[in-house]
Amino acid sequence: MTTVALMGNPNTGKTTIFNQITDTYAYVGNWTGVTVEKKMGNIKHSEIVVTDLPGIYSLNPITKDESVAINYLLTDDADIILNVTNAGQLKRNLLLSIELLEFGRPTVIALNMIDDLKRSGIYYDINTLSERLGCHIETTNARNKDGVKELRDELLNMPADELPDGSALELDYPFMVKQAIRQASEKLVSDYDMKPAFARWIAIQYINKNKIIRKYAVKNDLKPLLEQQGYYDAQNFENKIFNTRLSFIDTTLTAATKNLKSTKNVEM
Ligand code: GDP
Ligand code: K
Ligand code: MG
Repeated sequence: MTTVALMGNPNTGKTTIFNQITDTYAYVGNWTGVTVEKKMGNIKHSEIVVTDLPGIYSLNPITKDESVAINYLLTDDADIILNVTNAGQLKRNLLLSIELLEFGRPTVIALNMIDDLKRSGIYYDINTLSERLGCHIETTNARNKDGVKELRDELLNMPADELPDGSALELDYPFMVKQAIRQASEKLVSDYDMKPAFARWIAIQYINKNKIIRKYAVKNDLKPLLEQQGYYDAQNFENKIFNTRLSFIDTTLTAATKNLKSTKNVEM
């Protein structure tokens, strides 16, 4: 069975898209320990199961409800990630997308609310975005179902195999950060037999002070492998990681931005 994790910032249209791509869906109660509803359903005419996850701005949760998303990734149940974004707020939305793309699973990003973006006169070159982010991109207006069938077809046609090692998104973090990530993930691979992409993602999240990952590390005895006597925290690595992500987003959006008013050949 192939599973799709539906993730994104709050109010980007996740549930609207979920309702459109799934047929009969099951409410399977609540997630453990939290009040948010667990909603799963099959993509129409398929065995692919989509799980609608609570909206989040980052994988480092502030509330218990938000912790559902990263816990879902940690249980290793997601074959494919569907990241729904508000196309008009990509600068902010892509911060989460980066964390998801670093996870290294086949990913589709839906640029939803494309109607709002069009009204603003800005448009993105989808091929440029897709190349730079290393994932599939579909534009949608879930309110009137534009692009939703294409999005569903994209999911149906995606091989659910894990991406080959080394094909997860790798940002050009400052040297010290990269070195820390490499050392930590190499230890996780060699001493813990972890898959390289997963180890790298765990290392980044750990260094970035993700609460859930730190608990996970303690629980699974990874802390001695990862921790260098508070070295990561003393280096203030999370600022460096944040700044690298922001500048990657800036460069990506600048490269991909088209101004509808000044461009004739616009891909729609
Ligand atoms: P979620 O919080 O991510 O699950 O978002 P919802 O699916 O609940 O949608 C939030 C609001 O955005 C609802 O009022 C939707 O009708 C609206 N919405 C969803 N998709 C679109 C879209 O593509 N364009 C516009 N203009 N509104 C949308
Ligand atoms: K909502
Ligand atoms: Mg929702």
